[in-house]
Amino acid sequence: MHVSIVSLFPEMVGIIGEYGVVGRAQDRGLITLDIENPRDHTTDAHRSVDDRPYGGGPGMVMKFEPVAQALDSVLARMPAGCPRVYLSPQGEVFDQAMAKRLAALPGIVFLAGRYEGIDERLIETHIDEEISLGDFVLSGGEIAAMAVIDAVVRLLPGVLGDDESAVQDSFMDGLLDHPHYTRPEVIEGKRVPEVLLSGDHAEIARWRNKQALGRSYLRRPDLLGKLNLNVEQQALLDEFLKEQSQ
Ligand code: 9D3
Repeated sequence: MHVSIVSLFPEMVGIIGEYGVVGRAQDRGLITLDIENPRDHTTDAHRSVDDRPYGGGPGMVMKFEPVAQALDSVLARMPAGCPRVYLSPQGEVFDQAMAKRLAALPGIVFLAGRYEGIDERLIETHIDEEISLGDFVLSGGEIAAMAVIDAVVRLLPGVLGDDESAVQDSFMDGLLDHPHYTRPEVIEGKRVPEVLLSGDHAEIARWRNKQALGRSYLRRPDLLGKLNLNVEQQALLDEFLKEQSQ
């Protein structure tokens, strides 16, 4: 997959290719990271990428020309069928279903904004979709682009090892994860749940499913509301809630 990022902070977004899953994907040639700075597409002596907003008010707006040219030059290096995605608070809220859709594309161009945002005409002429991370204020689109890239790249075939992929499956069923424990068996008087030491793999799987359902019910009822629990899951949740009230 060809992943391009247009940003005024190329060193910041380049970090994504230096660590972890995305770094490994790049090293193994599963993705190409291509970063373009709009400042390299300015023609004036001051290399201006921003200007004052028409209508007045605080803050600055990213200028059309340098961003348009940066987007055009990265797109020219990409295969056909790569959407240009603008990270913005006005976008559709990102989720795992969007990550899956994006992971099926040959490539994606991400535009990270700074200041108050970009000239609206750029969205009309050079942007195919707008994505937000949710209802909180970031200082720019770079961290949002990096989050989306991380979520998408982990879904590409061959990026995760077999162990990591198994973990992914359990989150993919739309529930929160169950609790995790590692050595030692007792910490500050708190014991690891007995079932996890039993070696009974069926019973362990049942306990983990029950915890996942219970925590999702308590912490994220919105997630549970989207699922249609089967009879077995409903029984596990009932059992969790009964244990909870004891
Ligand atoms: C404080 C500035 N705000 C005035 C009402 C508007 C504003 C402009 C630019 C708020 C945030 C930003 C920069 N944000 C992003 O580029 C961004 C973002 C976000 O802030 N929240 C969630 N998802 C995203 S994706 C890109």
